[in-house]
Amino acid sequence: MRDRLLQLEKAALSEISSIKNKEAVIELKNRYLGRKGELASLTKELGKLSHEERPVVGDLINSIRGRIEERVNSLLTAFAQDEREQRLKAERVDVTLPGRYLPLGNSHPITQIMDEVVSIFLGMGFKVAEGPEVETDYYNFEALNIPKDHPARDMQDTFYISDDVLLRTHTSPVQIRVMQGKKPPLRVIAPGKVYRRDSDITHTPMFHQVEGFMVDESITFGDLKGVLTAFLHSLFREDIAIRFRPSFFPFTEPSVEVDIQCVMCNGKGCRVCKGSGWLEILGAGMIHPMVFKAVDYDSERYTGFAFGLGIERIAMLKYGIDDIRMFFENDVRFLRQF
Ligand code: FA5
Repeated sequence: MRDRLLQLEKAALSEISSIKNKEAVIELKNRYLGRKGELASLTKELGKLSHEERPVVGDLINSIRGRIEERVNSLLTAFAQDEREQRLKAERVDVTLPGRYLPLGNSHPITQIMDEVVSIFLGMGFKVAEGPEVETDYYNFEALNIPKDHPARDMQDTFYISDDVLLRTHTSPVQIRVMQGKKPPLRVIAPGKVYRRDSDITHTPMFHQVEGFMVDESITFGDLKGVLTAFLHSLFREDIAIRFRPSFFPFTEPSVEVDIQCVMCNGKGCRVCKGSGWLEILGAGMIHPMVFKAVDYDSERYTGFAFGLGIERIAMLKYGIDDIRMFFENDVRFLRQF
């Protein structure tokens, strides 16, 4: 029994010395030291020994198990360390390598102007509202004091989807939607896309407007002038000249169009301002009592002003672009300049 045990130890240790990988160590450990392993089956034979021999051989079995276990464990530790080193080597990052170039995009010039306009009004305490681009005739025209067959409908050539449904021609319907849901005081802007059957160097079938309106007791034309002047000074230059010209919109009375001094020639007269020295920038006015009637506001108690500006028009002026269609051709050579 003693000899068999010593032979087993010798065989195990010699196998261990030539082992090449972790899996083989585990297999060997099970084979020699496992519950059904070789050492266990020899241990079962202890019963056959004499009373005196049993503890001696038992001690020998334990010490052999200890020695094999020690070698096996130190091998497993060595393999684990090896594995870790390999992994660290493979995962090492060379911080001296040149970085990968990621081309950086930027927002579209129209988005940039839109963001700037919205941010100026947010600074004046206005809140942003939105409305649908597919609108009903009622919100786009009727509630804004433009009944069917009214000649003012010709001012905005409309894309109709059906008799009563259309692509909104301006952001003014958002006035109605907001006022239907809320009571004054209101200070709201409504940026968004609008659509008209228009196409030339200053008109596109889709363009962007920002509507704005303020309603409360005792809002006056002076408030309209003050807010729009502060806005235009902030958007262009503090010292730019501004003029208010009488105009007509069915949903405002009185109505104005606002011009700024031509930013290209500083008012001297050039091709962009067609020699006049002025550029039209927005439409505005005091909200018409008929509009208040449509949303059930008491026009004896409340007054308000509203305005609507074209974002593309402003972008053309700020960047000196003379064909509006450039914004929608998506030529990257053009877009990269902003
Ligand atoms: C309106 O759309 C009114 N709803 C504005 C308004 C609101 C007046 C509230 C009073 C009170 P108008 O049709 O003028 O007005 O358009 C406003 C601006 O949109 C114009 O000054 C112009 O800058 C721009 N615009 C109009 N048509 C086009 C187009 N086809 N392409 C690009 N911009 C356009």
